[in-house]
Amino acid sequence: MEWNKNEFLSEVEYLLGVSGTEISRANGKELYNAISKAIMADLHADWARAKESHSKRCGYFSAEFLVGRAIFSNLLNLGILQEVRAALATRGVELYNFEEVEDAALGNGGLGRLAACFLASAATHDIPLDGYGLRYRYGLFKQQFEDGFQKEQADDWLTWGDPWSIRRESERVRVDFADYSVYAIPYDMPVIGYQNGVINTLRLWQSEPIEKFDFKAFDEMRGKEIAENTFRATQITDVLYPNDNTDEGKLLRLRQQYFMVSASLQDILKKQKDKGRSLANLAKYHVLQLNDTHPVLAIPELIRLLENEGMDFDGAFEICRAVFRFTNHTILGEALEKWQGEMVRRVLPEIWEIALKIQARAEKDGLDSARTFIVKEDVVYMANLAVFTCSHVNGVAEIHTGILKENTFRDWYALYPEKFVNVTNGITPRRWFLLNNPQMATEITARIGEEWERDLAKIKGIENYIEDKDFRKKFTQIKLGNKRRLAAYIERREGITIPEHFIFDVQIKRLHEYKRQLLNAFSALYIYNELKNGGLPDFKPTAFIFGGKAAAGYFAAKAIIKFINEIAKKVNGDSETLDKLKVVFVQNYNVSYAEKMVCAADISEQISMAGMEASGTGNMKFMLNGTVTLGTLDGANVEICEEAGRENNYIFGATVEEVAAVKKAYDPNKILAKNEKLKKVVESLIDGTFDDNGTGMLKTVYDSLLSGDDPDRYLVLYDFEEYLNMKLRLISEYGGEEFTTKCLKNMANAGKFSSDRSVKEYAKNIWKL
Ligand code: 26Q
Repeated sequence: MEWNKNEFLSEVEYLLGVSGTEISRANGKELYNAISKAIMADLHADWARAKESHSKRCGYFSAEFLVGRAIFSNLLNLGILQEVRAALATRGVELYNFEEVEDAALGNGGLGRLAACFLASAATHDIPLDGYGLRYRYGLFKQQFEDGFQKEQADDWLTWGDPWSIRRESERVRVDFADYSVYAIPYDMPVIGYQNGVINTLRLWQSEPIEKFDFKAFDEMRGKEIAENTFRATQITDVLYPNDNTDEGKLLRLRQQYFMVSASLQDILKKQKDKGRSLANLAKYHVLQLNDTHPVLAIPELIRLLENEGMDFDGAFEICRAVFRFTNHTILGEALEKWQGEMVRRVLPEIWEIALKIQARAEKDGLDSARTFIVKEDVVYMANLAVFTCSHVNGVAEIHTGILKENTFRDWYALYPEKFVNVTNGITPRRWFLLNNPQMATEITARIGEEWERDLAKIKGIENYIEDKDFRKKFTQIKLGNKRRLAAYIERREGITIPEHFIFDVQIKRLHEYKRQLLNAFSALYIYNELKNGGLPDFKPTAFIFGGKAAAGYFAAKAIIKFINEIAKKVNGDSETLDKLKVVFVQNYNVSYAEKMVCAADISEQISMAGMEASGTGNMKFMLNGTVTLGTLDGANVEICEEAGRENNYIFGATVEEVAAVKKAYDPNKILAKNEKLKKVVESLIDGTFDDNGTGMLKTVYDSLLSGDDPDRYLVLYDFEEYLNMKLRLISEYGGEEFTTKCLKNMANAGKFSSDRSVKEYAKNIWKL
């Protein structure tokens, strides 16, 4: 792309004129839209070229793409971030004011953010990868605290306009349900490679009614009918399901999933035919990656579409075998999707028939329908359907893939060992280093050149500077500056002051019991009690910073948020501990907040019960930004330790094997009986220390730890002592020369965790591009 300052500015002026204003009078939204569109206008040639540049392409089918804010990363990738900033400054416009633009939060957490990183990395390495998903009218809800309780509000992200999408009316397709049909309209977003002229596509489908306006009904004043027809169509892409790692089978979600895969597959088949290629050759030109079970209906839907084109079932099934691949992102049983036959038959009767045929095919292949089934007792198991059909099934970290083979899919693994592969997750170093930590990036480039930006393994080169006084000083200064900036932001948004000399101990991720935010909260309260009693004389001032959303219907997770907010209120209001301790739960944690936090943290909390976190990707973002991990041997933490050295991180807690052994005869009451101080912390949930406004929330947290048929399911109390000791050790080592060395060792060894590496592995081993 050619970029020219004067042409750009006159384009912005022209676009503002079209919307009836001018640079000096335009408000933030008008400027944002005009500037973004002026950039978009320059992309078309590169974008069109990329679409035709490879004969075989991969479609990444995902219900979530958590892309975040586009404007800064797009300008960075186009190589014009500073140029545009300077050009706008000449007209009195401050580019960084667009920090108030909403994130596109079309995803929940890790799975959706991973999809966004993969697209970005693929474009950067000219890998022909296109995203297919849904254009939710409302993304992940916005979170606010009222009296410490989480409240959800609609995420009306489109009020800022959507200048980074193009509606392609002419490429709409029709999607049929048993009871009605809708149009799927594609909105294409450019996925811009890092300064290489490659632009791939993220295609998001929006549902709309077939009949835009029913004049007859209007004449007859049947207004309710008109409204209902429109609503049942648009409703399909109205809202992202806010669940993370939990399955809530809802009819509307079934419709969403089918709508997404049917539209995407029709689109792909149409292009195949338009190019004069036979459908029998589909796999020669296309490979489709299913991002967890959410798009797995694509398998029976492709069979249905091919049968409609005259192919027989066996032929269509073989094409599915050749086309589809499957990634699993979670071992939590409750997240493995299944659909009741009754529900599928109601809206997708043909799909149900095909699911039965696939089950019959499995039995014909000799599969034991008691152990390896697709449909059983009128329920279709989406993960099993995927594993049976797909040629490749992958987990997202070594330990996770191991668990898939040994537990989750063990019977399948025995049948098809060659299908199972690992691809450890990664993150894009452009958004998660260059963009969010530009000063540190500049220091690195000054020493080892800029190749690491595209080949993160090269960041290893800074190991030669770990003992370099100047480099260490720069690292410390830049981190301090990042902390200062984050503290100012937190003060503005949350009204809580954190002095920059505090240790920033950060846990940011979706709220889930298995991630054990409760363990962290207990340690904060424990430390507070100690300080009040004159203990821990050498304790260095520390801020415990939390961020994350709880699924709206996940009561236990919301209770933990309330608990942490109650602790924060108590601690932050106590003048005796003011100079030692702060606790803050930031509101509405999202991608843009994360960008500010990962470069400012001193401690990265990755403390899930071993065996539960498939990979984690936040852990990688902190590592790359030079932060030590306080964590368990879970997910990608294991590989982080392999790369950076376990001695450079702070690892504690039961391992996967120990978890299994402990669980055989675990009584959390015995732990409390032996630890008076921990007991006091836990009892604070019920002894009146905190008030939950009569909701009984805190008592449910207490009960989940000490009673029921699986008390303390995630071994919070079991791991507490080791965790606390490791945390106190970390805090005591903080600030010393050895500690800085540990931070830098992590940064220097983060190369493996680039999503460039992940995507290249998929392209070579799985997609065979
Ligand atoms: C399922 C059914 C109904 C409604 C919602 C869902 C649902 C939605 C989202 C189930 C699961 C998810 C998300 C899972 C997820 O984000 N998993 C994370 O994936 C990351 C990328 O691989 C890993 O790093 C994390 O460890 C894993 O938790």
